[in-house]
Amino acid sequence: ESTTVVVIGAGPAGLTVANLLRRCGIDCVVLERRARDHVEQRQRAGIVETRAVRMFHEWGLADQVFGGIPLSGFLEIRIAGESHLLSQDDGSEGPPARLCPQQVLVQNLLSTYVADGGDLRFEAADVSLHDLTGERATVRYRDPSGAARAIDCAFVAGCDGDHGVSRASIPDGVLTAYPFDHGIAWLTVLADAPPSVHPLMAVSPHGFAAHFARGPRASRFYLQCPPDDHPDAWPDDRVWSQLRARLGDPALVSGPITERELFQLRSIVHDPMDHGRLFLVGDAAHIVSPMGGKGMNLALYDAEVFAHAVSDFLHHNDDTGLRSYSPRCLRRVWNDQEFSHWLTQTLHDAGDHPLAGPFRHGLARARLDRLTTSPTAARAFAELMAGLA
Ligand code: FAS
Repeated sequence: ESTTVVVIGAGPAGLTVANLLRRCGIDCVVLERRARDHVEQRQRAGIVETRAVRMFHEWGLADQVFGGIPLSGFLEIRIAGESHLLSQDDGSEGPPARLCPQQVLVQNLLSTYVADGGDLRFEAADVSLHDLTGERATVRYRDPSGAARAIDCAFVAGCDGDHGVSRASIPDGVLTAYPFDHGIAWLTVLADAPPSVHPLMAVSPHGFAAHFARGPRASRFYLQCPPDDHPDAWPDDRVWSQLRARLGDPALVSGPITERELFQLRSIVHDPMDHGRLFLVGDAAHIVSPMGGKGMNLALYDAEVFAHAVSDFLHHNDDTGLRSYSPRCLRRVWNDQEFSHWLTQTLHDAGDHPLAGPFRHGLARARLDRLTTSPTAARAFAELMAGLA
């Protein structure tokens, strides 16, 4: 079997690559390890930033991707109980950022690709990559019946996330990894509790907390906790008392907690983001602290750079885009890493020199003021903040 591009992974990166390639008339096959319902239900990010919204408009995909999703509103940042409202529309020309839960984006991209005749294969097991530095690469896998399959292709888009097979297929010594542990953990709680009016983040003497909608009757909460903490140390009454204290909302309505998970805020960048015919896209190449709310949007950015590069090569015999793919994507990755790191430090007591209490609140106010006076920074800040929704 032969195609032009094999896309490994049907998350935001893989489905965006696949849709954009189809728009360029380039054939591709998407291989996804999991079943469709799993892929369509995975909840993570919550906002598509302005740049990505405009990208989907430019490619004629905005109606399919955002159809029916309400336009954005405000973000609320509370610093020691003092409320600051940030508009997600920074007043610049063109459509603003969109509050769009990742699972909705994935569902819409997936149905658009399949409706357009795209070849998407779920439950593709034991994917392996071969001949990445040859004239053409080969991708092997087992289909749901267990039969061994092989696809010969010109390029492989490794869109299989941080634990996928793509990056692992690159020989030792080719990539350099730049990891960073922010020294902060979050307890993330999903509860059948009324959503906040606006996406809300709070800095308080008790620590960082956040409250985001998860549909009309559910909420996602985040609570900063020590890196060595454990979900079992957070019984319901402790969760709700800490949320009320940190959010500065004694009347916060509680509800049954349906999910409780602890994760470390960490970042990592792999350089370069390509090897021969393999191009790493999204989380397969980089992880950004969720504080930045940038992870998914970086995946969408990489996807567009890759699609343009393949199109230029196939339609105009111009390989500039392919050769510059990695440095071009990494420039944006480091920019977003820097902003996410700064934001994480601003809003958390963390690391060796915790910015304690009033001094940290003063810094946070000053940084927030700087952001609200500069539209582009405000836009970036707004998108980052809501990215945790
Ligand atoms: P993904 O991991 O989403 O998708 C990879 C796909 O590849 C999956 O469908 C997987 O099943 C498949 N796959 C893996 N191995 C495979 C194999 N061997 N063969 C075939 N398929 C394979 N980002 C934000 O912007 N805002 C947030 O608030 C936010 N919160 C987050 C909270 C958590 C707990 C986590 C873990 C991440 C969060 N992120 C957030 C980041 C997240 O949204 C990612 O950036 C985004 O999913 C990246 O998309 P992909 O690169 O497509 O990778």
